[in-house]
Amino acid sequence: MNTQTDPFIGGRAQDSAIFDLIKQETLRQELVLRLIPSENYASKPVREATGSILTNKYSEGLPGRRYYQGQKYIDKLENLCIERAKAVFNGEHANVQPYSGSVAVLACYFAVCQAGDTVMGPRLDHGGHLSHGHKVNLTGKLFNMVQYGVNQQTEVVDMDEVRELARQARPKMIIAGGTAFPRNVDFEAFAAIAKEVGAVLVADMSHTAGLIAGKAYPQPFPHVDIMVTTSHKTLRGPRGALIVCKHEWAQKIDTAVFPLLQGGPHQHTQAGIGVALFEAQQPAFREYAANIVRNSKALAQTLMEGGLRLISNGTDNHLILADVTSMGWEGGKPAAVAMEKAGIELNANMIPFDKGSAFKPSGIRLGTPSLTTRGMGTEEMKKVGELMLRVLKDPSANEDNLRRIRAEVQELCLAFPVPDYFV
Ligand code: DSN
Repeated sequence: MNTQTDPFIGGRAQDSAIFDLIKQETLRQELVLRLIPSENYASKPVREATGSILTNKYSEGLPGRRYYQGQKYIDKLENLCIERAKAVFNGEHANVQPYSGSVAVLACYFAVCQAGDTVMGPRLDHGGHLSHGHKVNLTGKLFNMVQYGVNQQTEVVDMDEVRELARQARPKMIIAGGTAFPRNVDFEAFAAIAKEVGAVLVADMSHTAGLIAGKAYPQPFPHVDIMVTTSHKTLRGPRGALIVCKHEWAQKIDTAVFPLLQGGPHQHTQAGIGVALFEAQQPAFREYAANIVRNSKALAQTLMEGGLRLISNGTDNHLILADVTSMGWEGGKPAAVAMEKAGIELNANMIPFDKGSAFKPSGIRLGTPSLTTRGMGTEEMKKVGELMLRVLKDPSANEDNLRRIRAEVQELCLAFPVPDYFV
């Protein structure tokens, strides 16, 4: 790592308050083990495109049908991103304008349903997302939500329960996928249920889009009707989102994004997504996606051997959900705080059938996308798992113990610098 090179010299001369904070955050991201499964390190080309002059342009509408002049290059750019999204995810149509995952998911509701319609989605406390119909979210207020969960014994989504609920509720739309599922979605089983009850199947692949692109996860198409995803998790793009769908839904998705929910698209973000999609098409990305899963399984193995109870006894993908009460902790939050002091970043999370609450969850959620981007492999995952276990084996969170672990964490981080982070 070359910490002497300062990429922000120009900006700092003008506004040191902001650029000093960016510099400090840059260093922080370099010197901790980032295990939050929804985070990653975007490449320099992705960041360059996202930080480009494209932020200067307004372009409401779609390529060839804009409300403002000056779209000669913007249209080409958006078309290129659309073509890449279709190619990467094997879809018939793509919209690359959503500002974020929540807006993109909402666009699916409005493309398919009317307010008051019945929709089925996964429970937040069983691995779903707020936008999958939680009562505090707009989706839970506008639609008649029927929520499914995981089986208490297996801790995986119970397809028999999903079928039974779907037969009773006859939903207009079913959402598959979530934010805390260590096991993969069975698209064929969901598609069979959706077909039986006449529902539209939407896959929220925000967490696993990069694994799908790298063929390390089952492919949603042709089984699903619509796939929605954020662009910054395993896909390693900038913060944004995209929707890929079958022809049948193209026009409804496009008009739900604009003008129903959004104004002008963020073309700088779109360009960053385009670059990320280009990277995802390279052979090295396939290796990256496979390594994320290999690393996750290796880390899970070490943690389980050390006595940590993992939800569903392991993982199929990038994500691990663990019950820290199994190691004497009161809950996930104090464990996550102790981990942070040791330089290990993850998040407290509810686990299925949690005896705690959203404010006092029993679990922690972690994953391997960021460490894999740094080039770490299964040997390092064993080391990371051992460092984590040393934190977890001391629920009193002894400060000296955490300081010693932190020193070893930093050593590991320095041996695996973030690629081109300081260039
Ligand atoms: N905040 C994202 C995550 O961490 O999974 C979901 O929106």
